[in-house]
Amino acid sequence: MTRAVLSIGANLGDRYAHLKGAVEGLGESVVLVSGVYETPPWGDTAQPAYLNAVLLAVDPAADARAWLEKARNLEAGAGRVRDPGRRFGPRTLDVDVIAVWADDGDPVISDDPELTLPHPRVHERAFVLKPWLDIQPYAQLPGHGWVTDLLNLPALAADANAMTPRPDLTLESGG
Ligand code: PH2
Ligand code: MG
Ligand code: MG
Repeated sequence: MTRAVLSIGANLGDRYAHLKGAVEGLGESVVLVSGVYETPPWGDTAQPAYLNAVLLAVDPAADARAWLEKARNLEAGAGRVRDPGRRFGPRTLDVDVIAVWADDGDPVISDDPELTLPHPRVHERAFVLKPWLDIQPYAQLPGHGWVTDLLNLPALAADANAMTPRPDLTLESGG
């Protein structure tokens, strides 16, 4: 069995419907779902605002690679088209595997360029860390320590401050 923290984001089309589709698509593996936040675009600012949320999911059969496959299938289901020239560009649905833990509780560490674990940029992204902290107040990012400490760093605190909670948009967990 593995546990995975997944980040979901959307900034094209019906953003809320895309996030709901991802949670529904993961079905009973979803254990915890954060609130939804409206977030300014990060990395490539010339694009619409995102809706972001974070999920904790478990699957008795999935290894890290299987989580990546699930993520890609969900993105394809939302009609995502990749623009190879625009790495942080707009998308209907982005599902990122943030970190995976094996049965014994050990984090999966991987430098496979296709699936680097933990996610190589997540420690810079308030739009992932803040919703994650909402569902797991004692979350630790493998290799980077407590998520709450990361969010207290000035740059991340400023980004977190610019996020708007959207309590009007709820995501149900399938479990
Ligand atoms: N995803 C990106 C690039 N920038 N900005 C926000 N606010 N939220 C995202 O999910 C996001 C982003 C590429 O994965
Ligand atoms: Mg992403
Ligand atoms: Mg992605």
